[in-house]
Amino acid sequence: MSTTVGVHGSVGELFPPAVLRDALDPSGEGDDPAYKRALSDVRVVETADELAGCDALVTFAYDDSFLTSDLSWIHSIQAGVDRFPFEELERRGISLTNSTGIHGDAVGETVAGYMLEFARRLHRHRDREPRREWRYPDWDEAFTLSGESVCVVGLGTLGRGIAARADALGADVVGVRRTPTPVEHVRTVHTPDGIHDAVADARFVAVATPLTDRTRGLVGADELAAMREDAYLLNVSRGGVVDDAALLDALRDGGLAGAALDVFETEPLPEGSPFWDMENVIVTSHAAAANRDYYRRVAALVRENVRRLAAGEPLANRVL
Ligand code: NDP
Ligand code: 7N6
Repeated sequence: MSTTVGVHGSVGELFPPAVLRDALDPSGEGDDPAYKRALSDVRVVETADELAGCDALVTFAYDDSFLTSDLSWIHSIQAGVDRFPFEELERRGISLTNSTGIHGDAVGETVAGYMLEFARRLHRHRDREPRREWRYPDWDEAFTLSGESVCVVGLGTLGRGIAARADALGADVVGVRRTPTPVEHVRTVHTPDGIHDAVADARFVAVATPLTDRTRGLVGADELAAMREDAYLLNVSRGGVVDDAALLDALRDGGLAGAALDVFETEPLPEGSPFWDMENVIVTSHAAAANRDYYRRVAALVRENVRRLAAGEPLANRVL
């Protein structure tokens, strides 16, 4: 079997579609002959009509037109697949794969950056630059990560990338996942029913789970109340895993020291959101994973699955 792959125009949110198309093109000298045989064609798809003839689609966004096409396989260039209608896809026999596995270093570095920014007060210095204000931090304001505690909720690709960097920076790391087996760089692994104990001692709580029926609201008013008042919440998972209203209350009432937020219940974050104006909140634009090699990593996943499809092997990163 050989596959015609469409690259959906929506990948343009992260990189030019033609760059991914070229990275999937098998005409290069060094390309694996098995991959060359497995791929019939690769083309950029901008409209629903252009889906005709594609067996597979690599996409950022979901669109209902995918359901009425000839697609048998959709690859999400995100790890998160909460925007896809699972039941509809299953009913139509369309396989779904995701891009978990490619974000550990980028998101791990972003979260290390958030922690360093808060500990070393870098955000406050940057805030003062427009006013040309030369100021030493209050004597007890700045701290070091060495010896601090970090709790990572969700210990997959993102969580492990965060845990490894927190450990390297000298922090004591605990974590939460459903399967309580040991994870490298994590001293104690808790299950979700022990989340209050897991967050209680942490100076930083980093949230890195998928958004599912079980994780929606996983970090709400009770979990925020269980955290230290000098703790920082770092959310790189999905809006909806953290209850934004409860988080705002905790930040306003002094229940938390601050937050770094990459993801929100409504994106883009509305102009009127109070998060924008809070001195102790760092907002990043769902960009924790952004990096110039993103398309290469997606291409490697898609190439492998095109090969597997032709070889009759199970797809890697299969969700449905
Ligand atoms: P993985 O599948 O590799 O890891 C998910 C982890 O979450 C696993 O350790 C899983 O562990 C754990 N988990 C699942 N359910 C629960 C639960 N109820 N309580 C605690 N832990 C749970 O995914 P990734 O690390 O690649 O990505 C995770 C999510 O992060 C994505 O789904 C996406 O939404 C988001 N993401 C955001 C990015 C950004 O740019 N901000 C970039 C990439 C991903 P176990 O199976 O043992 O429970
Ligand atoms: C791209 C973000 C994911 O789920 O949301 C992320 O993989 C991707 C910069």
